[in-house]
Amino acid sequence: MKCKIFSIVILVAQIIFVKGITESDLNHECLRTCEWPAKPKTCEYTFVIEWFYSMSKACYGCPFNLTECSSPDCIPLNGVPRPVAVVNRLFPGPSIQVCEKDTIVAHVINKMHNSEGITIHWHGPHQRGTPYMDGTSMITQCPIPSFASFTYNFTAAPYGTHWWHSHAGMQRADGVFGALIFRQAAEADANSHLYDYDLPEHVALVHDWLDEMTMVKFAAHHFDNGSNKPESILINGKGKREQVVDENGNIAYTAREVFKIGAGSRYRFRFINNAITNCALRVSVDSHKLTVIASDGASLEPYETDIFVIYGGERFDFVLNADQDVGNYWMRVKGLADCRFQQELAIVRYEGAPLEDPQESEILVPEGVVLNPLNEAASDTAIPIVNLNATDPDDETSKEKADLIYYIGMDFNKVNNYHFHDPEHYPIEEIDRSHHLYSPQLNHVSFTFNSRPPLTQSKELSDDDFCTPDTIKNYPKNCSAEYCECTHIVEAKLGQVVEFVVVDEGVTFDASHPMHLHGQSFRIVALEKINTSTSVEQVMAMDKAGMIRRKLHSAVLKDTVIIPDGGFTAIRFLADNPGWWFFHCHLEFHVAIGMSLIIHVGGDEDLPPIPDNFPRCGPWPAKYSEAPCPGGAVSSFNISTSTISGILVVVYAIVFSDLIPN
Ligand SMILES: [Cu+2]
Repeated sequence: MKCKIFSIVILVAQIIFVKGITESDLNHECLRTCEWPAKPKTCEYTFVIEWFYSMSKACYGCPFNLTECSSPDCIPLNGVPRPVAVVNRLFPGPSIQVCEKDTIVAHVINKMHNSEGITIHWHGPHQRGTPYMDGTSMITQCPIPSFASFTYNFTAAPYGTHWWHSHAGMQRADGVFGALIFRQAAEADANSHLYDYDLPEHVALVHDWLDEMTMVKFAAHHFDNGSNKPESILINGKGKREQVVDENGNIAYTAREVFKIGAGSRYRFRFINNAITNCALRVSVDSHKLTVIASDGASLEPYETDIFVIYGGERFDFVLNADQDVGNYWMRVKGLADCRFQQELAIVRYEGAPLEDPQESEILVPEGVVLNPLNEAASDTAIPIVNLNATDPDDETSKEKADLIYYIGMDFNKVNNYHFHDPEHYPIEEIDRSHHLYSPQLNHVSFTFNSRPPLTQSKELSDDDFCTPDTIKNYPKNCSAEYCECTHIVEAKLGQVVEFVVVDEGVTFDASHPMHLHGQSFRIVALEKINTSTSVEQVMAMDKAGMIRRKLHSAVLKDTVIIPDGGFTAIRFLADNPGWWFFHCHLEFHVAIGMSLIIHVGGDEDLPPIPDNFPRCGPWPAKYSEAPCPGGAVSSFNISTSTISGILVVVYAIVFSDLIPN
């Protein structure tokens, strides 16, 4: 019987071909075949985060000399030079690949030259017992100040394909992200019989990419009429786009990603979409079917498809059966929606195939069955994700009626959002349409952060610092007509089954939003495209009339899901993980201006204790002497790099004091 996971022999043999993972990640002691029963390890990582540059001087003769594209610190991307935010000067950042139930210890050191604060969110882990390790800036922790550090420490659970990324500022969209894989032992994996290899280099981070820093595009789009569309797509930070010309007129391109497989074997691939803009991606491999076996970590009953669509924040695992002739085949990652004019390709290369591009046309658009389609009603060839089945057993969420149902309407609303339209000088009604900024909102409210993270500093906040569905209803102004913003929370009691029916009214644009929930996975109990547009009232009326059929058995478990434009998605979760959990659209520009809310599960008394001296922040009082944490947000919980430097200077001064002239 073939090795179900990966063999060290294969691993070593493939190191020289590896593109999507570095040698140091491959050599990490926690990247191993997972045992049954589990023998958890503690897995330590250090992330140094800084601004850097693609196609920098570290790249020497790249791409004319492709070997030099692999030089230390060289980030070729698709040949376009631009500033990038990076972890350890890698793009994507370090690939964390461990076994489920391991302990992750990640030391994050902020070396951002422009003094931005940062956090790292672990997208997928539920953080049971450690909600303060979720890494959501100004909800579960203060941003890590510049030149300071913070250590994350949490359990690798639940199993599956996850990722990590910055959850402060826009650093995720500029490069601060990477894979986070929690493998299972073959005995624990419901689908392990379907594949022979689960190789560390078969993890793919795919996403749209901008030719300039994300904040440049954000500012141009929100304060003027600049484009919000991406220029390209990257696969594991690679692409073939920019024609690079040297002083002699020679032309060269950067290299595409290559995935190596061997004829006759079945390979598990793990895909993660780090979308920045409204960029859904259509993934296929020429001449091969894809057997989808997991999404957002959780295993699924296998589903064979030709194509799947992956939205921002989602993950899909599939098995590729190398049952075709030895050769090279295109893996096509084709953009939809706002990246519909972009695509990027990778090469799936059979062992023994020539080192050349596939023969097929690069611009061919494959047809066939599409899983998780964009804004399409279900059909024989358009299979919504709700149609698939989970392999995890049913739980409390499968009861007939949820304890708490909250209908959430979303759309781009034409309100005078005073951040972008001064009501006196350039109101939305008075300037030309090309300059209108429509606000992406939930229930006609834009989310705004408090000055302190509620998870760790709730005692310094009052009810007036938040709004709830009830308080919004009682606002003196009409939020459908006027701009409203607040720290929007939905309260759930511990143990309640909560259902969100999220309705994309879809009046303004045909844009769809991938919604992500922190702290737990949810079951998708309904998902339907009704028309080109709809309303919360229509969906509520349908529900009242019994026209929404909920899938209550084997419902898919995910943490990110698309809401069809002019349709709805109903999700359910058991609120048994106390904390303050962000629920938000995963598109960078939408979460940045408030398409989000917090689900607050349980009360302070239900929370696990916050570690002593956990970093705090907040507004400085008028008298500095009353500040809870003089000097800013760092407390003794952090050992900042500047503190270490300070200690070193003192030690140096003591040791070498005789040498220092008086
Ligand atoms: Cu959105």
